[in-house]
Amino acid sequence: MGYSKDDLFTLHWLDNSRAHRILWLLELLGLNYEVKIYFRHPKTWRAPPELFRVHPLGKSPILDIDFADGSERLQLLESGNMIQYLLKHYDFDKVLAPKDRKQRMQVDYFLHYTEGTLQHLLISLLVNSSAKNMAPFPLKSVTKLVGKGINNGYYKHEFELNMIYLENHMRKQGTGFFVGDKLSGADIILSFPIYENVFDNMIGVKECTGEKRDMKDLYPQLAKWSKMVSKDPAYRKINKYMEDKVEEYVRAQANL
Ligand SMILES: N[C@@H](CCC(=O)N[C@@H](CS)C(=O)NCC(=O)O)C(=O)O
Repeated sequence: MGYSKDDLFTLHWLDNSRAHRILWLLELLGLNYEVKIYFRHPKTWRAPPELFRVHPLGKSPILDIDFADGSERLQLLESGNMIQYLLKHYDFDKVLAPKDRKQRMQVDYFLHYTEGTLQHLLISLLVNSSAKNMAPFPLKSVTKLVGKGINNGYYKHEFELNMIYLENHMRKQGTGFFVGDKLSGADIILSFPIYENVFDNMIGVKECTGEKRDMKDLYPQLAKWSKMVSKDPAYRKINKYMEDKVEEYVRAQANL
C-alpha cells in the first residue's frame, strides 16, 4: 500500500465534537478531504442514528481513507489513533514532524493523556452538571444536588489539577507549543479539550465547575496558546469551510 497526496479522506464530522481537530490536521497536512456532516439531537445532544450506520458506536470522528492506488478502503476510529496514523504516513512536508525521538515520545504521551486522562474529566463534569436537565421533574432538584456534589467532591479538583499541570508545562516549555517550538500532534489533540471546551466555552466551564474567577487569569499560558490556535490560518480556514458547509447543508434540508 502506498501513501499519496491523492488519497481521499472522508471525515464524519459531528457538530461541537473532536472531529474538528482532525479537520485541522487534514488541512495542515494539505490533504485531499471531504466532510460528511452530522448534527447532535438538540435535547439529548447525542449523535444521530445516521452515524451508527457508519460505525456501531456512533461516535465522531470517523475517518475513511480511499487510497489512490486502489488498496482496500480503510476506516480509522479514535482521534489519537487517527492523528498518529496521519502523522506517520502523510506528513510529506514535515509540517508537524517532531525534531527528535524525545519529542516524538512527548507527542505520543499527549495523544494518550488527552483521551485517557483529561477528556473524561471534562465529560464527567458536563454530564454531572447537566443531569438535572434530563431528570424527570420531581427529581430535578435532587439530581442537581447530587451532580453538584460529585463535581465538587471529585471532578472539579481533578480538572484544576490537570489545568495547573498543563499551565506549568507550558510555562516550562516557553515556546508557546506543547512540544518543541512549533505545532505538533500534541497541539492538535489538545485543541478540543483546552481551546474548544474551556477557553472558547467560558460560560459552560463556569456552569460546570462553579468557578467564578476568569480562566484567562488562572491559566494565562493556556489562554495564550488557545489564542494561537484560534488565529492559526489553517484553523481559521476550516472554521470558514465548515460555516459554509453547514449553511449549505441546512439550506438543502430546508428545501427537501
Ligand atoms: N475517544 C474517542 C471519543 C469519541 C467521542 O466520544 N466523540 C463524541 C463527540 S466529541 C461523540 O461522538 N458523541 C456523540 C454521542 O456520544 O452520542 C475519540 O477520541 O475519537
